[in-house]
Amino acid sequence: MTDLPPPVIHPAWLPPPTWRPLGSRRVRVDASGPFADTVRDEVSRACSLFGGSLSPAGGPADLILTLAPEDSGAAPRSVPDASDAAFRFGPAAPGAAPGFPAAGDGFRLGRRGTATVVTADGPSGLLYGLFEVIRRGEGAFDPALADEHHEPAFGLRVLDHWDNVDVHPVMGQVERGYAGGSLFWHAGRLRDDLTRVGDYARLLAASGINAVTVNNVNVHAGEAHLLTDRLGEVATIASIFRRYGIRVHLSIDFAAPVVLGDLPTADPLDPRVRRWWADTTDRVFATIPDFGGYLVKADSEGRPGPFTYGRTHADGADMLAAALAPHGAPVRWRAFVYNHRQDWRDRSTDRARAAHDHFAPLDGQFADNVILQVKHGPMDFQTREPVSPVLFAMRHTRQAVELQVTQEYTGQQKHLCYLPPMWSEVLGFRATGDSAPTLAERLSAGPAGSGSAVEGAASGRTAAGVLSAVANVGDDRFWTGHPLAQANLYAVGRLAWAPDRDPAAILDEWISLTFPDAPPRLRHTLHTLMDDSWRTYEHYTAPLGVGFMVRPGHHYGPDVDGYEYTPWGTYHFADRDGVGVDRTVATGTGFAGQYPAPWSDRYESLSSCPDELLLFFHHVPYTHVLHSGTTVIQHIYDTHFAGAQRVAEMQSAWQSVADLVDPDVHARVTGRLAEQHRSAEEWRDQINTYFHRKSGIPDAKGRPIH
Ligand code: GCV
Repeated sequence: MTDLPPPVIHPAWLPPPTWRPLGSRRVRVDASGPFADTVRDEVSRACSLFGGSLSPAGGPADLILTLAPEDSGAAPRSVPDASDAAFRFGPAAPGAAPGFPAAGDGFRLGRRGTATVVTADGPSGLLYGLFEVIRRGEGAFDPALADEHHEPAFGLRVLDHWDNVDVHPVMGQVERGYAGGSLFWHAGRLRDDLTRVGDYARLLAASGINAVTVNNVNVHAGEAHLLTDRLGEVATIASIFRRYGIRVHLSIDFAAPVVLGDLPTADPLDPRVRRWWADTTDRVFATIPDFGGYLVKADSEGRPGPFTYGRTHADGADMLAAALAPHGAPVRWRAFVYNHRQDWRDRSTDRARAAHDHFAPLDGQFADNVILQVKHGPMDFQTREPVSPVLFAMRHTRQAVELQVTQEYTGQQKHLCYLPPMWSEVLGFRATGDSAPTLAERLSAGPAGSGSAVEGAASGRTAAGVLSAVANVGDDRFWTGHPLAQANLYAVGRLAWAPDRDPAAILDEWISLTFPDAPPRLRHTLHTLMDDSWRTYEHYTAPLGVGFMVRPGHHYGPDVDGYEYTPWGTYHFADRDGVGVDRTVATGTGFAGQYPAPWSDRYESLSSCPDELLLFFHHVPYTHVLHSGTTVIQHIYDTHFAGAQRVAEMQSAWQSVADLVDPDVHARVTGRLAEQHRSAEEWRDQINTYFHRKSGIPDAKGRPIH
């Protein structure tokens, strides 16, 4: 029997033709050091494909990549290596926020004479400048190219992998992973062949990401050892990512001193525990000098944490911060803390309130290198949630917003759901008024009084904000299961650079890269399929912000009452008269009061609460009339019929471009769309039937309801 050929791995947004404009020219890299070497390697590879050349110092060039001189007139700086203090995060850079790169990721792009020139603010800017040239294609060499400076809005742009080392009996190799196994581990072992990690690093750098957490926040027995006796595996992964300016972070087990260290306690105020963390962390940095930091899920869904010892989350986070501070690295401490053993009969407990109740009173108690990582909504990555009020309640605490690229509740990469329109709404939310700063602006500015705000063009400093996102990749040959879900991964990095960028423009950019020379018909069809796909998904799933209604456990497909009588705090309270959760201050759980004005008032009042969040904040009769002019019940029927119908149209649109797409990609997407259509009809029929039976109100348009 002959061996099957190895599967062809899809090149995602860096297929060979994207390198043609650069690879067919003369390119000079006027810098030295590891990032300059990476850039040179990329240029050489492209030139070997397309006939261009890497010019020697002083040689003729159509493209020059160089570092901004430290003082005007000085020679270009060389790039420090990984053991150089200036390469590290934190104290080495006077005035920089702990945990943020000392040198800028930014770069200037422009023309000098007949050449295009990338002038990087700092070493990593060389890489980002290179990939900007790739994005622009021939346009990068246009003699009329205007001078532009690019700088990321968020200094730390991190993808969190929920990868397990050992295959978990319920969650598998990757928790909430819908794209196959882990790129790092397979069945308990680090993969022998890590070639794909290198390709992945390259893709991430091209999208603007600069950090990766390699293991699941639920740290099980096997993964706990990555911190100590299996640290070598993390070092191996770090050595691959480093070439592309990506630092490696680790999720750690709060109980590690007990689990790994033989101590009788993990009490964060116990001197033995503090010593253990300091020593362990020193060893981590001795092994991985540019290690990124820790990520912690504590006292959440059964994970250990400071509550066991009667301590606060500030005590816990600050202990780890103290261990990391000498190395200038941060701890990201998750705010996803709630009672997952709630009594569903108790109407006063509200999971949406939990993070604010736990953390807002601790504002001001966290060390400067603690980053409180907050899920973008108060519940759990639902299709529609308000922005978490915690993100506006703690002006003296450094915070990260956490997005979920993996589509746990948004169709699990079987459904096409382009998420940037949702993320844009989150990042653009102005909690304190219509002319107040957006969430992205607030996060980029860092905590009050930190002096670590974005400092304008060519400052050489990087913004203090942190954007984190749960990754959606695996060892699937299309990386993300659904080939078009690659766009979500690409976009998260791009939004971390420019949060106000139009999602449709990001999609357009992704199309240009992923489908080189896409004719207008294909480009148009991809926009038709993807631009509104999040709203389409919303239309046929849980209505008006009420959330969940998914099958418990795996969270795929409809089950309206699946979570209704469970301890998870995820209820819709539908009865014969109405539906929704009363979270008002006046008569409900008071959650609306956790927002600052004017949103506290807007959410509190039925007359000003946005339709799409009505059932998140209010329990209303089915006959309640929305701002749109339709009743709640008729809205449910209309959107569910329209949503499923829309998926059928998406299928036809995709068929119409079969001649323009690689057959492999086309076949995979066709299969996924068929499942999406089946599932959308199932959602439509279950939701419509459920509410028809509850309310007894017929569909005004007489369509079939069962
Ligand atoms: C990693 C939800 C998910 C869990 C996840 C958790 C978290 O509850 O279903 O799989 O655990 O969020 O974000 O910690």
